[in-house]
Amino acid sequence: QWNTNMVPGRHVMVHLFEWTWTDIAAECENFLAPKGFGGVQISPPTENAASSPRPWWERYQPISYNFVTRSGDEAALADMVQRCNAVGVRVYADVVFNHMTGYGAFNVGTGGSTAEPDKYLYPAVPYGPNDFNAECTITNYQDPGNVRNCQLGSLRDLNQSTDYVRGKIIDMLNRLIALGIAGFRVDAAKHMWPGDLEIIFGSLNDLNTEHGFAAGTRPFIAMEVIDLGGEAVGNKDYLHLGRITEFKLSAEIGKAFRGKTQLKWLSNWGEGWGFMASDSALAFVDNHDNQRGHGAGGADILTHKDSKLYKMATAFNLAHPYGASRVMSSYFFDNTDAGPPQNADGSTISPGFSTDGTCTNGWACEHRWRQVFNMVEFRNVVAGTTINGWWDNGNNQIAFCRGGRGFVAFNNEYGVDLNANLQTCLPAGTYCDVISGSKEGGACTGKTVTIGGDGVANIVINNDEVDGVLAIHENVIF
Ligand code: AAO
Repeated sequence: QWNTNMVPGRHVMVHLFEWTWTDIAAECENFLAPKGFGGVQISPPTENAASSPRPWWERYQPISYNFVTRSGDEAALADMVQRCNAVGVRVYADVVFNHMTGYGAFNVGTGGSTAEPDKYLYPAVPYGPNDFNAECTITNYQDPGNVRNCQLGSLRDLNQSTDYVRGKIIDMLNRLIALGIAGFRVDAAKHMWPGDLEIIFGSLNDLNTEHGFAAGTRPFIAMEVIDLGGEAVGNKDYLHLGRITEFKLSAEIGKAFRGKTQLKWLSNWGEGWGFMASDSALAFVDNHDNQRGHGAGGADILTHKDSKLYKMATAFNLAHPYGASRVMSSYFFDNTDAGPPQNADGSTISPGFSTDGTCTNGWACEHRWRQVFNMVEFRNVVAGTTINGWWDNGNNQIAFCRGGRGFVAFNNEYGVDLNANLQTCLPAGTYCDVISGSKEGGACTGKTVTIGGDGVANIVINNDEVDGVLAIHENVIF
């Protein structure tokens, strides 16, 4: 359950936050597969309470386990999963089964189902009062019972210790597995007892062999546990069940590239910084919560809004061997509650694509930024190697090799150029920098780097350049 189940040679998943199933299917075929992405995390497919206006977070207020949301219906979901698997892009579903929607004015679902949360009635599942914990609200993160048995806000807290509730959850997850889903991002895992999760995960079917999975393949599990230290419940309680979101990395990488920590200290990044074991971690720069001030990480989280620093942090996360990598793909927002680009009737507006491949229609599409998708290829090329040849200038200029297959350098020095002869660990030759450009045909559209027989090259990153990072690997020698 720690294995992402990606096809060989691919290593990075992208969170296509709030994309419709139809648009994801096309993106798998037109972009994600060709660029070497291994998987896509999709927004919750279960029916949610639809309110007005349509905030993004309505999707975390389940009203039934029917697969019908603003992203599409079950037929569209099935078609998308089939099309993505057909081109080797796995699909991970964000699943919300800690709770059901809370009390409030709007209790009609995106598929027309109704509920009466005040009375704990969700007839479209069905769930009734016996399926929920006694009414109480999470107020004390030092009390494991309060964290697990009470409500997140007004969200009705399911009691996963009963066979009936477990049965409904297992059935919903197995229906997704039958469609070809490769695994799950488990919402609010911290608010469920590990023992209950162990029974639920252990009861899931093997992945569907009709979608290219070997017989006996277990679903990938990535639990959302916010643990920045200091609370009674944390990663340690869930490590035996699957991978966990490493929010410490998201918080620390933002501080580092904002200059609050010198980059030289990244030389022991990962477990050396107190993060969980690499093989247990899901590593990301930002997520859909903390890019808009929800969840955890605070003001230092880097997002698409901090373009240059964000590309540096993303390049570092993809160049470093720590964890399984997830790239965020967002839409632009001013209001932190705003849902995706939408028409007057609330329907989602699809991304458009410029001639340079970037998105239009209000979508940020970080995954379509050259500096990001080229680093996805970098991660694929250097997979299996460790870090070697670490260099730094004692402050905010660093560089390192990945085996003899890749080399990356960063200049986050304020007002100082990087211009140094560095060991790249690569064979002699001329390489294309994949940050300032790409290798297209027989030429580099950006910088070229010439490496001598001793592996040394003159590496230049001027302080005023668009990007503060340079990356080369064995596939872009020419
Ligand atoms: C909305 C309204 C609520 C209302 C609710 C029901 O905002 O006021 O009660 O509807 O009507 C999302 C939105 C919520 C939204 C919800 C439902 O973010 O605003 O509620 O949909 O529509 C906790 C959970 C974590 C959760 C996070 C948001 O532990 O699992 O809150 N994330 C997931 C999803 C998220 C979703 C839900 C769960 C619910 O990713 O999108 O909510 O399905 C501490 C704790 C954390 C805790 C945070 C925030 O974090 O450690 O566990 O996360 O507080 O409550 C420092 C500390 C750090 C601390 C942080 C913030 O960083 O180091 O530990 O400060 O205090």
